[in-house]
Amino acid sequence: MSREISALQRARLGYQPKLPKALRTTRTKVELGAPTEPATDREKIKELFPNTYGQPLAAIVEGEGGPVVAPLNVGVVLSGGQAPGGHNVIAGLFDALKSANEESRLFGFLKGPGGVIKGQYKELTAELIDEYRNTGGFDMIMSGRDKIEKPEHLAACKKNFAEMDLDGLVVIGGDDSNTNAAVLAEYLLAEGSKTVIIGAPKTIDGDMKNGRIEASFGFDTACKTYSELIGNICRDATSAVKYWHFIRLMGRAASHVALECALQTQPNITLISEEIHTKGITLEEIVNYIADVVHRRSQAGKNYGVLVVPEGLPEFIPDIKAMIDELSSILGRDEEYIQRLGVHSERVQYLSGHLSERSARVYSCLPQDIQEVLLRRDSHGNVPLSQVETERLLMDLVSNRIRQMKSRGKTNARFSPLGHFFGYEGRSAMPTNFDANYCYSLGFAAVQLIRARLTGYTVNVQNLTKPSNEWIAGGTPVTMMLNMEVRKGKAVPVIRKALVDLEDAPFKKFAENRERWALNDEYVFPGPIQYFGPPEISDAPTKTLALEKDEAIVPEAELVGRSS
Ligand code: FBP
Repeated sequence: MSREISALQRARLGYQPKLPKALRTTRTKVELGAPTEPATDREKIKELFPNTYGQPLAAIVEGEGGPVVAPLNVGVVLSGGQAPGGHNVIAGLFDALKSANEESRLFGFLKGPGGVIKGQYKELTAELIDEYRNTGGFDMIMSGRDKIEKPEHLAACKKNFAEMDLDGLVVIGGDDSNTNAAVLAEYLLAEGSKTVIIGAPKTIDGDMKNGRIEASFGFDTACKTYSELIGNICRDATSAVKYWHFIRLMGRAASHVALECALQTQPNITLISEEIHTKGITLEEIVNYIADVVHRRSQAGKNYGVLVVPEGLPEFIPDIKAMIDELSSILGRDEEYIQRLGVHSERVQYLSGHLSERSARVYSCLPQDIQEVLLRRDSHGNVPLSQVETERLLMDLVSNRIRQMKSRGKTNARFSPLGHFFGYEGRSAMPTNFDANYCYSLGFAAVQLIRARLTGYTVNVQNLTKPSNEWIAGGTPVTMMLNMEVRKGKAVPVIRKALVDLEDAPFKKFAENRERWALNDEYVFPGPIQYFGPPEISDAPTKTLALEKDEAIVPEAELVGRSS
């Protein structure tokens, strides 16, 4: 029995993603450039990656003399949180492999890196791929957050790859997963394995970007999905005129998602964690600022508003950050013991004795559910921020502050807050044309890197604000992007996370306008993602990307009615 699908689903299955010019031909070759180095910690990284350190940049260009097109066996794995477009990376891999040689085979490892370690996979056939073209989610082969890091994991991978006669593995993941891909590449090279490892930059958080990687895939779709919802809430707020909406957005440590959504929708308040950290703004000051905007708006007769807060905020408020860092070191030492303590109060008591006096005070002031979440770390050592209800914490603290102000006759504001969290809704959305095209191109380009026998690279596609035929594909050695960071109390090599830069155009644009947005209702309503129609609407990149690449953002009104 065939599954019922919507008309839009059917139309999207038939969408043919666009490729950069150099990838549309079989006459493709990989050109190698100058050797590379990381920006910092060179000696340490060289010591840890003796075989893959210093590899050259790679560019995929049109031309004869490219690598042979013998059949290849390639594996693919989806690692970490879902990001729209993952299935298109796989479709791109499949089509590139088959167009060069019908005998090539693609295998999908199941449930993330754990499937690679356990050797659990399935062959991806044309029928299966066709069911998932341009779809959201990672359900074709599922994802997971296991980490390939221990010696026994690396050895198991080598054994599995040899049994599968695997020429290459593509790891679709974020900064941590691409780092682990580099560790695996280094190990396999040292062991004489023929399997090469290529990473693909995935994460809705938008924090895997640098001079070579212009954007991680999924960011575009997730931000557009959240922006539609925020716009709808702004419209509801101005209709009901009685609620303050506190919206927390996913995005882990970095505030790129919050900033992009702010640029798209212009809510009254958007907190940017990186600014709070840089300026050393305390929780009390944040609460006072929000209460002041609530008061000033109420004086203008507006007892409503919309606030956006990035989920990473707690890690950037100086007092809370210092406390989280201390907790991480304690957990690095005593995690098992702490988790074995059955009762919450016992854990608090234990930690109070081990945290500095100041951090113990901060920890004890937090609600119990937040205290518990802060004791968890994922396999990469990250606090599971998506479970910290920061919007509720802020709602409570601002309510108290407004009450205080009222009792002192300082405000008449009516403050009725509602909390929202937009996260998982955006991670598996149907990819925008931008993400569909970008991901398909990443998959296609990854095959060229494998054919060129490159290993320890992240595939990249640049020039993303131009039409896709002008995009440029290549590969970036992972060692070039590494630096040493302390995780769980230990210095380890990781790809440097790109946080919001206060000197960059997206933040400056936001900062120039926020005072007006706070008091006036200058909300913008982006509406739902458009998959068909004028490319200025349906293929447009994020405002972040356009501003970073210094391209003027065409006002929404000017787009309407224009055709390609
Ligand atoms: P990645 O970093 O793996 O891309 O995941 C991104 C993310 O969606 C974060 O924004 C969020 O904090 C986290 O995953 C949630 O993790 P989980 O899926 O384990 O709940």
